[in-house]
Amino acid sequence: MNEYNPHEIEPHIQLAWEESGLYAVDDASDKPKKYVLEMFPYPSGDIHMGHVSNYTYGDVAARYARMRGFNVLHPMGWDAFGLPAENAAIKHHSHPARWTYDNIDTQRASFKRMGFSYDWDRTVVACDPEYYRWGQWIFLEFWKRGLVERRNSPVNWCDSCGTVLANEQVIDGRCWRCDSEVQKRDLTQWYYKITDYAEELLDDLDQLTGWPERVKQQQANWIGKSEGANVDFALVPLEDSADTEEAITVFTTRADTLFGCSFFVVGPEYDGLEALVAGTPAEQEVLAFAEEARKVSAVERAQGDREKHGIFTGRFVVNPINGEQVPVWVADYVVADYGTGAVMAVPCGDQRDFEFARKYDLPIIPIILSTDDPLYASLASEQGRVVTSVDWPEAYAAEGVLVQSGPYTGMVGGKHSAGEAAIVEALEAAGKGKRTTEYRLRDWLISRQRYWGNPIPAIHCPHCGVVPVPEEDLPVRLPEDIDLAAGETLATHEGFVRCTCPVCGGEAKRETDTMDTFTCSSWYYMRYCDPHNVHAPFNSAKVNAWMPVDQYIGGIEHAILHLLYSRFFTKVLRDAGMLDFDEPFTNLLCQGMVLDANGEVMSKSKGNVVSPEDMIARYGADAVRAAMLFMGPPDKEKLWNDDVVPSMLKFLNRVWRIVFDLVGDAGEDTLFDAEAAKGADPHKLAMQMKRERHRVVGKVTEDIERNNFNTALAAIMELANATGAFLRVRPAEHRVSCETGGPLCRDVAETLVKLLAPIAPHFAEELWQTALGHADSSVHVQPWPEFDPALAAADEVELAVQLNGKVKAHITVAADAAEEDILAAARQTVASALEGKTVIKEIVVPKRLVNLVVK
Ligand code: ANZ
Ligand code: ZN
Repeated sequence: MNEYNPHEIEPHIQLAWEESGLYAVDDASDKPKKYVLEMFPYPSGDIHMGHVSNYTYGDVAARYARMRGFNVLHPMGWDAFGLPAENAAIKHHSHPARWTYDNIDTQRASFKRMGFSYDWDRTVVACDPEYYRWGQWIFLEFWKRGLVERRNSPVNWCDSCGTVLANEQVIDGRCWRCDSEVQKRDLTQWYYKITDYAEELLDDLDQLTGWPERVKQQQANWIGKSEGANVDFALVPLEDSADTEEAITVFTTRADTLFGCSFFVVGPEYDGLEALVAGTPAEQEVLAFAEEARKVSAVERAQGDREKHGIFTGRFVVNPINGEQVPVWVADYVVADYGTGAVMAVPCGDQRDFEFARKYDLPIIPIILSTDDPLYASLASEQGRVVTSVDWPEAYAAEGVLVQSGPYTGMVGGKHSAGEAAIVEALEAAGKGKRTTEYRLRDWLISRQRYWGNPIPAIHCPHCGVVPVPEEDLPVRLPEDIDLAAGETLATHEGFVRCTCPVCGGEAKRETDTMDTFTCSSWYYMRYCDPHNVHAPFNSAKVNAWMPVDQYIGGIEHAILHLLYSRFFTKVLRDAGMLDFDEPFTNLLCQGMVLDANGEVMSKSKGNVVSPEDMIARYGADAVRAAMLFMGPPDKEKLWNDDVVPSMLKFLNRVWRIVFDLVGDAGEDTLFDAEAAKGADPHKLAMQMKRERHRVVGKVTEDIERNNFNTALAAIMELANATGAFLRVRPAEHRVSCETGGPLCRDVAETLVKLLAPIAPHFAEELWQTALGHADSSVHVQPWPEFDPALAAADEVELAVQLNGKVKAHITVAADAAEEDILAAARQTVASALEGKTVIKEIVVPKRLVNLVVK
């Protein structure tokens, strides 16, 4: 027996895999397909523990699927555009491409060193013109389909990144990348109209039964569907003015509360504000207030507990349900781009309105109550207004019964309530309201004012306007001769900007914005199915054959970024006739973060980063993989513990010896312990080992199917323990002769090696080829071990076999074995002693003994 030495075997096995093309995927295979994918990394340089966990999970799933007989697509690439490359290039006076490709080389080497089973021939690199060309092509396709728009509106601007951001990239008012505060700016930008797909993106979440609930919930909240109505409030004309037809519209989900509207609020951005207050006594004061209020961010406005400020405009509107005039205020808790930017304030039912009413002493009219409220009895039959204000601690936001609400009194009120339906119907009939649905989702702002991205293929012509770059001119290449350190940008790069208009042939200017890098990651998984296509982004038949991705693995931080955008792309390309499925990712695993031993995020600044490379150098890749898997369930946070890696190395070492002992030549019983063997019952231990072999295969199979890699590994350890216990006392004759010898030992050895193959692939390969003697084959294409649930479940028992009351032998039988089987086994074990005798009586004492009375 040779010694287990990961440093020796891992590199040579990796080389052998590469040379034999073991993980190359054959599109033409007739096996069923399985597409296992991990989110492609940003080429940040050295790999970190987050990479190790993500890609190890994926690799286990891919290797397992191969052994289950699937044709497995398991590719890898790089999300290679983006700011860090550009910033590094500026700092080091080099080119972002250089930084990017250097880092890719580093990471590729590390991934190979981890033994990940990728088909490297399918690598997609987002900054490769052969890839981004098709991102531009897709942009043009979106444009043709009316899904591209260029418009001026307030946008999120990150000063430190020097670019705009999509709403999804603003997290609590801060830039997702650099965490600095985001400002609002009015700019003309390019948008993908994701809102056209809001409804379907929401509805189809129901199809995603293989996704974590929390991710679906986050997407649903982000899309934020609200069913309600637009209600028109007529503006009361100023005495000396003639305008009578004007109205201000509000969006409300609670039309049922109209009788409780005691004031009206417009946001500081409200378009008609200047006209509204023109000529009123407080005109200047109101406009000054609005200017201040505009500075309050959308996030702050949405915060319930923040102090609200407002000012009365001097104007009134008419409540369409009862003709009452209510005052119009401007306040800083109304969000600019939601609904109509105006709200009907119902302090009794809405907490924000309630707080505002309290502060400015506005009436709180109770119109919805719970029936056990003391007020209810007195108001239950009132149609007109009896109580005009109450001294409640907070608004009543729940469902309740309407009171003081004219003909609607007594109806149920609340979101989607009968009262709401009745009032909206009445408003519609009167031409004063309309059912409508609002979404919180906004169009995706895709243009970025940076160099290292995919150029937007558009041209600005003074005569023809903004026109698409013709398909045959793609890709619009990023110019290589750019000096970013000197402050040069695409916009200042003459050679890039100057072009001719493809429509009129006149002088024109090229668009200098690049696309959000999230456009690159929205379809890379399709490109993997057909990575070398030079005629199209991909061949539809190939993508339809491989997609959807069966198992997708990545970080939860992409719940509403990448994962929403990818769903959107899939639906658009489906509508373009390029795909025949609705959703890109069938099963999603969001891995939990790997934290340091104290539960803190690993970061360079904290100096608590554990380097995977160091760990590999000390213990080998297989031990690192096993340790990562063993540290906890994939979807939970894991506290990295350095000690787990050497203990995994120890475990692998032990299995190494077990396997060699099980099948090795006599004299290699390295685990045999003569002392322990005295008086031991090897047969019993062999039977236990056999049962464990079946039980554990069942358990590991089930666990891997459910991505419970940690418990799968724990179960393998149990099988190793049972096997070790047997080998410790195994007498020489058990090697080959009896049932518990050769065949069982070999079966257990092969089983152990196969079960460990997805987890410790080099280790398993070496054992497979050397200890088990399959020199010319790979364990990674062997069938996954079968198991017999009956053998696994059966609790075996040992029975004494007596002849005329004297113990002659022992038999081990299944606990639930039938009596005749037990007797047959007993007779067979003592067959020689029975020769020439007659059995006159047979007694079976369950779980204890068999007594054969003979004469
Ligand atoms: C009257 C009312 C009474 C409301 C009540 C709520 C409770 P969701 O459900 O999130 O869609 N609203 C409408 N536009 C707004 C804006 N631009 N800024 C701030 N608030 C706005 O929220 C819909 C509710 O949010 C609407 O229904 C409106 O207040 C408010 F007891 O109308 B409600
Ligand atoms: Zn032109």
